[in-house]
Amino acid sequence: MKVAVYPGSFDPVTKGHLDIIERASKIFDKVIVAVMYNQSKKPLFTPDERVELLKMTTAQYGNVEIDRHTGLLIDYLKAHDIRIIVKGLRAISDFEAEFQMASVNQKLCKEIESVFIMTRTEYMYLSSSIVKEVASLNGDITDFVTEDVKRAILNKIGGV
Ligand code: COD
Repeated sequence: MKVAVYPGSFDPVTKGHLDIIERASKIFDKVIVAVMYNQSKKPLFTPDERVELLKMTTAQYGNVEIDRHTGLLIDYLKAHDIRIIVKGLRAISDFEAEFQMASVNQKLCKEIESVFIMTRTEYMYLSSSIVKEVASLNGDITDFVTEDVKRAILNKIGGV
């Protein structure tokens, strides 16, 4: 059985993330979406809230599970005997950071492979940060996130 982990901050999950999840679910037998800690980001949602939003938005996929982990990604992979990391790739700006992470992860454990799924052009500009910024300035985020996520963001930032 081919199992892959799709790790990220998912703060919160956007339609860009969901597109990667859907496409990965067609390639692998099982996809575990893992809410992780990115030291360079200050999250708006708690890990539990991010897990909950992911569960709500991926319930239609029979082979997608949601989990969370606070340590190193490769420790999660080793603990679950998984060797594949799935990542999304947007414009050129993602490449350097993703290349560095994939190289470090492979250095830490050489059996691990990172697989990249290219963003669809309609989502190439989309990030959790831009969605939070637009929402905080009273912009419409309907095209960027699902209704559940939109409600959660507006609740969090006091927009409703
Ligand atoms: N279209 C396609 N892909 C997208 C889009 C989009 N619109 N938006 C985001 N993505 C992709 C990103 O490129 C990324 O691959 C993934 O979705 C998750 O994105 P984010 O922004 O939610 O998550 P990141 O980039 O903050 O996640 C970084 C990790 C948490 C994975 C990383 O920091 C990590 O592995 N942390 C654990 C500690 C660790 O092991 N550190 C060493 C790593 S070398």
